[in-house]
Amino acid sequence: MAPARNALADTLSGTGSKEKIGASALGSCNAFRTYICRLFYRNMSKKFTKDTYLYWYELMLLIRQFELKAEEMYKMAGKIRGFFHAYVGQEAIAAGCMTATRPEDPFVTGYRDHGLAIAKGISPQSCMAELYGKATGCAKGKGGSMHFFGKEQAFYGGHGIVGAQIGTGAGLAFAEQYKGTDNVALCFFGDGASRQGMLHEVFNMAMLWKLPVVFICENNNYAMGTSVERTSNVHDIYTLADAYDMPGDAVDGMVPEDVHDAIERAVKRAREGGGPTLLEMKTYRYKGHSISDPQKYRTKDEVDEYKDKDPLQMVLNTILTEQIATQEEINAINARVDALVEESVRFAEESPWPNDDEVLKDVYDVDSPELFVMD
Ligand SMILES: Cc1ncc(C[n+]2csc(CCOP(=O)(O)OP(=O)(O)O)c2C)c(N)n1
Ligand SMILES: [Mg+2]
Repeated sequence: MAPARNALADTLSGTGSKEKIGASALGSCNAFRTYICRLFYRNMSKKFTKDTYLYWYELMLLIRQFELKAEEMYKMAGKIRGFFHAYVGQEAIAAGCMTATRPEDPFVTGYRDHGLAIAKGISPQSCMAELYGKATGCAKGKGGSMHFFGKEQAFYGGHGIVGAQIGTGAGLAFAEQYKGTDNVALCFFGDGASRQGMLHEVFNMAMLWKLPVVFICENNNYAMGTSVERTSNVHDIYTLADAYDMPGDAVDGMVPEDVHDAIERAVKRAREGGGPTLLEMKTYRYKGHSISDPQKYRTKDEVDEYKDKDPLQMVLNTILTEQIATQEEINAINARVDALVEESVRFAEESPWPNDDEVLKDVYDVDSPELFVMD
């Protein structure tokens, strides 16, 4: 079998052929998963292989570098406007979720969506173009930072209404159950979103109907500037599942190994008809809530404390100290990611703006339904 790493790199750089990478843009994960699973069974004590670690490192580095570059193009070059919520610090969640799922499993999240979109295989080029508002963006330049979307990659957004995606996640799971597949929906939301009434109605029905969904609360400790402690007496968000007899657990979201294991268990249960799970991933965002956040609600010491367990650095340390790969191999990955991020900026710069008539496409006007045009 071809090494998964090369297939992934081809996919991310847009050079892989469709046959080679499969139906989804991250179809290489299929081969990748089979490869990993084979090794799991052969040697349980060495569960995570070199391929797994290098995949995690490259994906997390790509997400990190993409966002840092995009932030630079926003602040320094004035090329990007509007909302912008960085995922920096939370990348281990995307990494662990990818190796424990398959490409067909649909994902849905809130507005902090850049990392999961890239993880699902939406190209960095079309993500950067979306931030620029260009026609080649993954939402045709009409969604921006909060509304990345890729149906082909089973990435169903990118949503700005806090908590609304919890209902959409259950809906995606219902669709899979209805169609008779064994795909599982992964539904991501923040600690702030977990306080929305929507969560309770959805948890109730999802348990009743045993929907194949994993609810993932990315608890980064803040909803804008409001800490978890200030929003409820219930600080362990995973315990909200208890009221619905739903399995729930807390996971160290800074550790991809832990994320992978927890997601693997929850996905297995869901695929076998056991219904939903709530996983609270304890994580941290190194950047502000959005690009224009003075961050008066936390201290620099607190941020530094979490930077000491930066998931990207931790994975790199594991790779080097356990001699999983050489510094030369790491250098090659770094160079590939740098080139891809530069290429995404070039692509966005050179892409055209959307045509004026795009304004009336992909929207529904109840007073003029004849205007509804879906491309
Ligand atoms: C229904 C609704 N209420 C309020 C807002 C304003 N708002 C935008 S982000 C946010 C905080 C959400 O925090 P959290 O769910 O923890 O996600 P995080 O930003 O930490 O990823 C709020 C209140 C909104 N977009 N939608
Ligand atoms: Mg939060």
